[in-house]
Amino acid sequence: MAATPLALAGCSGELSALDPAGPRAANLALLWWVMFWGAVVLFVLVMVLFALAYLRTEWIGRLTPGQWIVGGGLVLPVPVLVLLTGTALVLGEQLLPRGAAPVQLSAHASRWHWSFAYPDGTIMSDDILHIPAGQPVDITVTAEDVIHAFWIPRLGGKIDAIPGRINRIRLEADAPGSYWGQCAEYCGEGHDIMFFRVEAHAPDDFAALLGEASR
Ligand SMILES: [Cu+2]
Repeated sequence: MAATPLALAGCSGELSALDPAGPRAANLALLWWVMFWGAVVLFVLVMVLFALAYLRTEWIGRLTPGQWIVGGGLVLPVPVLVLLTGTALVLGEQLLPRGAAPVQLSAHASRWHWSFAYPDGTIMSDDILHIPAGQPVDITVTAEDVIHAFWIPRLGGKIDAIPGRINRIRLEADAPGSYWGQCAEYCGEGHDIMFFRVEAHAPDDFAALLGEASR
């Protein structure tokens, strides 16, 4: 465990969910940290109990089986579960797309690339998804052949791309920039190269791009 902070220092970067660049991704990163520290606290607690039992300290010998069951079976897990489950419910609920976002785009997965389209059906070229920065964007996700998954770790959660089904995900980038996405469901030998790029533009630039695309 001593090495964990070191290992986590390497968690920034293009495909890191712990380096959020949007409010939805920030929710997920916060949930990750709550789960992580919850697990750390539990681990330490269990290790302390283990050490006390091993050292056979006097007061631990005085505990009755009933006290162990109530302490370990109720008093310990109830607040932990309430905290962890509550956080997950609240943060997860905020990810749901309610109503329709002003910008609607679509993503179509096939072995082994992505194609993206503007609302009027114009295809965006070169495996690049253009979005406006600073506002929520809805992306409808479908697939051609097998199940893939659409995932841009720095912008938000992932969603399955399933043939014959339309799934919707809402994402948002805080600032203009480039973000990387990757298919997150094993889909065959080209799975590892099934990545794409998201270009977030200032709203004016995005509107200009939309205008160009529809001409
Ligand atoms: Cu895949």
